[in-house]
Amino acid sequence: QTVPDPRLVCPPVRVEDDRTGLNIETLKRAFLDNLFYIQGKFPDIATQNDYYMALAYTVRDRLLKRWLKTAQTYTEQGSRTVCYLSAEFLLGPHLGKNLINLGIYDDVQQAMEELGLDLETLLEQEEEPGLGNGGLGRLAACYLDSMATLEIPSIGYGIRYEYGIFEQDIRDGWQIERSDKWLRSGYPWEVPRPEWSVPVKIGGHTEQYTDERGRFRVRWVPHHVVMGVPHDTPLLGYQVNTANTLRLWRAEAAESFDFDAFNSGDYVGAVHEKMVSENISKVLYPNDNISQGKELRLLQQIFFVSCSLQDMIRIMEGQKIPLEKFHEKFVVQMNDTHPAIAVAELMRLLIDDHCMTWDQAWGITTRTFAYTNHTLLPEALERWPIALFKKLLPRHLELIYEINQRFLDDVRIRYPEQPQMLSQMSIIDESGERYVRMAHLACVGSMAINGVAALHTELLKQGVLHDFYEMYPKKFNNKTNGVTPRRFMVLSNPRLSRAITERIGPNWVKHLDELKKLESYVDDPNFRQEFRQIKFDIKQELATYIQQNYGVAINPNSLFDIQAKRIHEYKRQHLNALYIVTLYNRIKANPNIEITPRTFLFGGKAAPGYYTAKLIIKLINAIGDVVNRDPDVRDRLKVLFLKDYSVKFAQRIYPAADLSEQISTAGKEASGTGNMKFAMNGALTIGTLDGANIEIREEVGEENFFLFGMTADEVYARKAQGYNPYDYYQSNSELKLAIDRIASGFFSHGDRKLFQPLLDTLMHRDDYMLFADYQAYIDCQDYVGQVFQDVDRWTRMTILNVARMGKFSSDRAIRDYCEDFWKISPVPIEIEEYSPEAI
Ligand code: GPQ
Repeated sequence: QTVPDPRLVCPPVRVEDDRTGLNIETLKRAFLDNLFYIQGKFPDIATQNDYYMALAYTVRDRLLKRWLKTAQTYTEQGSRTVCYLSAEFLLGPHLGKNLINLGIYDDVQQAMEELGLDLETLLEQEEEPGLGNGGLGRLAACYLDSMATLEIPSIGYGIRYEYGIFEQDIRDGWQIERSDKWLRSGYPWEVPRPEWSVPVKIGGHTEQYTDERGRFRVRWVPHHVVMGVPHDTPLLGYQVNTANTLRLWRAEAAESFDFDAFNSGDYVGAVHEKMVSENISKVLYPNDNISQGKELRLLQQIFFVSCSLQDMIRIMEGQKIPLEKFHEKFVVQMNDTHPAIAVAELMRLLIDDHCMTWDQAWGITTRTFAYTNHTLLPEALERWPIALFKKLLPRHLELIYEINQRFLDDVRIRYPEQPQMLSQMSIIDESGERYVRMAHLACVGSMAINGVAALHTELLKQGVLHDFYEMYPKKFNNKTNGVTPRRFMVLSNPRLSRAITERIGPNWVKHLDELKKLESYVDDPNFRQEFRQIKFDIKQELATYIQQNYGVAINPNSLFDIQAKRIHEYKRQHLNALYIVTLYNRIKANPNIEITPRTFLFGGKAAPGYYTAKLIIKLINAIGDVVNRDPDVRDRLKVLFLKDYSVKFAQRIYPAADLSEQISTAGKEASGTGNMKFAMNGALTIGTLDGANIEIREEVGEENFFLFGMTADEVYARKAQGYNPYDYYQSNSELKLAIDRIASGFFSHGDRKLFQPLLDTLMHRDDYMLFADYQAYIDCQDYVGQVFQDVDRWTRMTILNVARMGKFSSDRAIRDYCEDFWKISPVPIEIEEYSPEAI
């Protein structure tokens, strides 16, 4: 290493110097500087976006010292580090979160006010990076927030999609997709690091050779090479100096390849190859809980996994740690099977590129990885056709065959009398066309395996991963999901947060269990009144927003009943719709009937190729169109589908909810995380015994949770008996009336065909057992309506919900991962305080 010129040595890192001070005057000056020097504008012609950018850069400047100091500390200490590999990170807007975590939200608000600007308006300007579909991607983002807050050395690794999740519009009640151009007005939160680009090989063939020391080796001659260019984003923790890195890879054509083609005169061919290479990070696959098995998706997986593992090796080399210690330096958490190819890729890097023996490489690999499963749905389990694998990843396929052979030797020893175990557990599915089963590869290559809620982990052990559980019981260990209270309480619900802090002090933000202390205020009339008033004010604001954006008037005193999540049959938005139609039928039959006024709000995207999900959106809108206009209803019911649900919008929705719909078929929702966010904001849950609902109910108390429906065991038993939904239709008069009303074309201008595919599926298959749960749901919803009338009781229940949600902080989840899987402890980052004399 060369010694830097002494004039280039940085002064000691200080937070409060002239340039990056946190007081209002310094903030204002920095903001105006950035407006001028970065946006190139005088204030009089600046747009709101210019102001947003100037503020974003002002905040970014205040992250940088912490960020670089964090990296430097980890390097100097050679800290053990978690690498969180995920195909999705659904971060949400950065600005507000960074203001909260830096502790300067109020000061910045005042600084902006003094400049005649409104912070809320500037926050609204930010386009969020929608680099995920839903729960899985958002969980990754919450975990990064908690890792930074808990001062855990970590790197998030993923893909920098040029187009994130599509923007949803609704036209004539149907979902329309528009491409998401999140980068269009500039993205101030990332720093590209082209100097750390890495090559990724694709396609071609393998060759055997003997090296100069007489060792048998394999060489992979790829068809082409793609470059991965890292783009880094600092993620600051709450009230700590730790700012960890999210490193997202952008695909770029390898220069040498362009050059060859150019020299041979095939200019257009060269440009074409460039385009093909860059396609890899072009777009996020918009599927949630569905695997489409597309070639480009497998390319995305190997691309980001290979880049990330090579990056880890580079980091070790930089820290002069021998590669034999890979598993001591890093633990690699795989967010579902999307990065599971990492098991084969690390073997390849260690054996082919770094000359290790098989046993040494396998010892390291199986001490490095941990695997989180996020679903039991068969259509989401990833399997790749062998032919595709061989075409794109010929070397990995050889390695997987070898891993599998050795694994099956163990299976044979373990189950000498049960030959069927071999085909059941094999990494290769040979029951028909041959496939690589990614979950099996992940299980064999990992030291730890977890589901995301207690029930889900149990069902994994009994079902999908049963054989692996039998063989490696100690690898399995539940990790119930959690969410970050910084974003989903402090930022999204400042008034509630302030009311809480006034009662129990500020520590709950980092130690969510302390919310328990609110229990002593449950009978305090002042607190109750304030709690109610906060909810009411937020509902009124949402009502204003809806009036302005949808032209529909909603009553802020009505029960806000909200279902916001991806649209999926297993999540049963259409069960919710059946209740709405049932209420409507009751009103039509008896216009003077007493019912609790309700506003039904829906939000969520459907995968563009998921026809039934799109039809469910159309159904909800069709019902809304009729119900919202029918004078008989007299404004007692309103139904709205709010378009383009996103993290940003979710932050407005959770605080405004009275009732949270968590009504999946039991056994289908692995955990759910929206359920936690609603409850933390004082909504009550109507839910099935599914995923984390079970644990939420245990925590808040069964008397503070609206439970209905079959258990997972009952669902399986009913299916096994032979389930006939048509029987329910015929024997339940309200159900029949609801279905018939939809079938009659009443909600579709007389078109009887429109919803027929949906109704046919329900009447004759009903895979998700809406009909079996219908009556229980209706009864439970009616009961919710009654309880809502009892304002004191309702308020009491909501306060107890908030007070008892401590378990569902992602901080708790991350502590569990650290203790049980990662064996990592906090590394505090020290930053010298500013003192003017020191300059
Ligand atoms: N989840 Cl496999 C997704 O959001 N996308 C997926 O592709 C898969 C799972 C969700 C799951 O459905 C929820 O129940 C979980 O709460 C969430 O992952 C986080 O674990």
